[in-house]
Amino acid sequence: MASKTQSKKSSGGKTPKSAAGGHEIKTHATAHGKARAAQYTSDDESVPIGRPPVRLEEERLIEIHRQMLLCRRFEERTAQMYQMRKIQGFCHLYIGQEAVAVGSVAALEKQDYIFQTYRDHAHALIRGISAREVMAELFGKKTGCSGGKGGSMHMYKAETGMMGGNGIVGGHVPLATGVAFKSAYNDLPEVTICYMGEAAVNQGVFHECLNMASLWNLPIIYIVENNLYGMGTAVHRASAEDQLYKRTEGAYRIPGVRCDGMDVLEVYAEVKAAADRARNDRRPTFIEAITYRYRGHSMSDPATSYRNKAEVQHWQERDPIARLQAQYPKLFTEEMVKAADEKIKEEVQDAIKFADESDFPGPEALYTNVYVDCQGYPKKQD
Ligand SMILES: Cc1ncc(C[n+]2csc(CCOP(=O)(O)OP(=O)(O)O)c2C)c(N)n1
Ligand SMILES: [Mg+2]
Repeated sequence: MASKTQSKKSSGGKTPKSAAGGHEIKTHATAHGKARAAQYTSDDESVPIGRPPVRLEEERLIEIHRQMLLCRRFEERTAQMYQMRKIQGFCHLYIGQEAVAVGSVAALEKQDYIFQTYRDHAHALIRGISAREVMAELFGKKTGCSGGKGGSMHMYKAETGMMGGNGIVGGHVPLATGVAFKSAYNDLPEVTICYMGEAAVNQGVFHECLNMASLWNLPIIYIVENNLYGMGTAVHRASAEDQLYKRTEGAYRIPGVRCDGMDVLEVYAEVKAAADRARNDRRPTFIEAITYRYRGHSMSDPATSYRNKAEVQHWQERDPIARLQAQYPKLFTEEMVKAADEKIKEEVQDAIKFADESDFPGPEALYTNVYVDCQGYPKKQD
């Protein structure tokens, strides 16, 4: 099943017994004897706590599958477009992590908000920004969701509740917390999800925000997408307590839970419970989703110096799309998956054509979306 959906590029070499058996994988760091081995490497250990996965209606399963596949195919083509220099600047792919965005957004209501880091293409697509608008934004075209001025790291469309990708690690945590404050202040039944990478939990602002969220009973879910690396640094080399979910209960009385971020239904179950809690009881939750990015940190990172092929393959064997297909073999037959895949590929191809044929923003765009009131700019030319 895995071969149906995994990107060709991301399939690694032969798996050593230790990885296939789910035991310890030696990271680069341990090979030099400097740090402990990476954790979360076996099926049993990867989810020490967590809600059992839910059962959803067929229609919803099909949609969840479609969304994960859309994200996968969209980003495979994004990488190609980048290599063709149609896309320039920073570009961070989400391939491998799809279950986190898809499972969590599926647990939200229409009026809810999400905030993401720079790894934001999938979140934008799932939260309702069209493939055309996301691809055009990547191309820097004016038909993009941010008018072509944001690019890869700044997907945004307020009407959909996608409140933006952000380039500064931890920088959006106060923005998300502020929106949750607005929901509480106005007594609205809205929930905010603030996604972040695991490097953000060591930023001061993260702690300030969690303190406020708990004190003020804010309807927010902080989701750490722990893909085990912040650029090339393994989590256990950067965090004194690398079981991140343990950090918030004692310090802020915010319950911390960990879930298997490669299992879309488990993510859904965990986030649904947190969303109910936020909406009904006005309490925040901290979720650590263990996941893995198959590609490098960004397009300029070949990801060969800090991890090895066996480690990548270990995670690809837990591929979230193949896993959902395997959980429901009668639903996701080979023909069904093939047909869905063809349709998605057409949608992505159409998005590329649209982006390519769109115009770049003109000089007048320099003066828009900078300040609320541009104070007389642009100046009239004599
Ligand atoms: C405040 C700040 N410091 C450093 C950087 C450079 N930087 C960009 S991404 C990154 C690693 C973040 O890793 P993580 O939070 O785990 O997210 P991931 O990339 O794995 O999704 C760093 C250090 C930055 N953007 N902002
Ligand atoms: Mg990370």
